Amino acid sequence: MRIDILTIFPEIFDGPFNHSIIKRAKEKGLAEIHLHNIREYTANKHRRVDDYAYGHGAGMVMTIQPIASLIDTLKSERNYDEIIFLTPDGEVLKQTMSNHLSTLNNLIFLCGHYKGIDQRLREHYITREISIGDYVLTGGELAAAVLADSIVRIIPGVISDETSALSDSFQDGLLSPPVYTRPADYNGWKVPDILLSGNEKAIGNWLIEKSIERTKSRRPDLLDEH
Ligand code: 6GU
Repeated sequence: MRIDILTIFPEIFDGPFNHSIIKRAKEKGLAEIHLHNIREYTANKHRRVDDYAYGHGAGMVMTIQPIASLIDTLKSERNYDEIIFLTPDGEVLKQTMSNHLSTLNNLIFLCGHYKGIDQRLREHYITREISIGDYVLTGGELAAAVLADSIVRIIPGVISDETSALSDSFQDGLLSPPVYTRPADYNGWKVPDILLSGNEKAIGNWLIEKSIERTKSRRPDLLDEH
């Protein structure tokens, strides 16, 4: 999997991709993440990448030329499965979308800023528009980092314990059950007896029961989806 991220703030990504699971995925050669600074592709002599919105005064809009030049360059080098624009008015990200995207080879993520990007880019280049939830962020960068993380971590081989990604919250439409580790008794706070019983079948049933309980109380909307 190769992800090309188009941004005016490439430094934002220094943190999220250089630690833990995503770092390991890159080291194992399972994921490549390439950052591209949109500003390096502008033909404007003042290096501008934005301009006033036509028709109404409020806010700046990212111009077509630098983004189009950058995407054209990338498309001349390989075929892309999806060109994704991260935007609060996109389709809200769900685990099923990450699962699907993790099966693809080449993705472009375009991070927007200001009041957005010229609509013509959305019509002529973008194949998919994704939001990470109903709240507004300063720009698409943190959303792109979230999307990349959710996709890369489930590429086969990235997480060593194969069953681990499948038992995540949301993978089966339920929240995960509570987890405990040693000690079995912390100053009187005890781990539920059943988890110490060694009875695998009873433990399995208990975990499912707790998952359902948690989902019912916290996210009843997930149960409605079934
Ligand atoms: Cl993708 N971008 C911005 N700016 N805000 C968001 C978002 C994206 N998703 C949720 N909020």
